[in-house]
Amino acid sequence: MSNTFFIADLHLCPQRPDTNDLFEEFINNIFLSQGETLYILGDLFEYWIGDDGAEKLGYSTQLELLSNLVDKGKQIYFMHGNRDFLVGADFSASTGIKILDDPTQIELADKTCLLKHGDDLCTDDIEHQKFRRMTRNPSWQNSVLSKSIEERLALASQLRQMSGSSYKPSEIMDVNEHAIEQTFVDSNVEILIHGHTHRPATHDYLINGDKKQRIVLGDWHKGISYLRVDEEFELVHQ
Ligand SMILES: [Mn+2]
Repeated sequence: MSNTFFIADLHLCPQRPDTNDLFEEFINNIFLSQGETLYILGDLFEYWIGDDGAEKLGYSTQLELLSNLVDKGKQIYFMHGNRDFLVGADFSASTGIKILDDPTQIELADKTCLLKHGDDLCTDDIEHQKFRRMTRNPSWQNSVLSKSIEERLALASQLRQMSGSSYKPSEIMDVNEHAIEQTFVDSNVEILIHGHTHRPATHDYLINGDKKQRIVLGDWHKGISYLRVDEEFELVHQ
């Protein structure tokens, strides 16, 4: 009941009804009975053109599912990914989901944990890092959000081609190990949890003599995928 769950990279969109079904199954059959807190670490949505465009994109069912969880007393947190970076304050106000900075540090099961989406750890993907700087710039975001929904839809399809990291795992570059080491040194956390690379695994490190762990969340291309934490950290990927 009091478990904490982490998910990422569902890439929900109306064109993928199977993933929408998996998400609903996860919420109703797993999280609702076992979970207390849900962290969504980015790319919940395949694309997001602003909170006022959610209905137009066909996300109403998912938003209702999530806001029902908040109504039931669950804590839901959302961190931006490289697809849904335009999720904003209206989304948060209407669902009751709290938006987290990337990175965010928490304590869980007596461990210090750093939560990230993970795309800024892929420093070898120079093109993506350029894309990220552009799309995370507040003035760029404001100028996009001032356009009509139709204009933003057109822009979104351009950006999806530009983003360099398609949904296919084989085309996504992995994290840079120096970036990982630096993240552990800077934050001094015991566990780093992130998604984005679609390479679910637990990696062990020894940084300056200290044991560290990096837990990578999986995508939902083939099935339900999550990290569940009570006293232990259990990565479940189908
Ligand atoms: Mn991503």
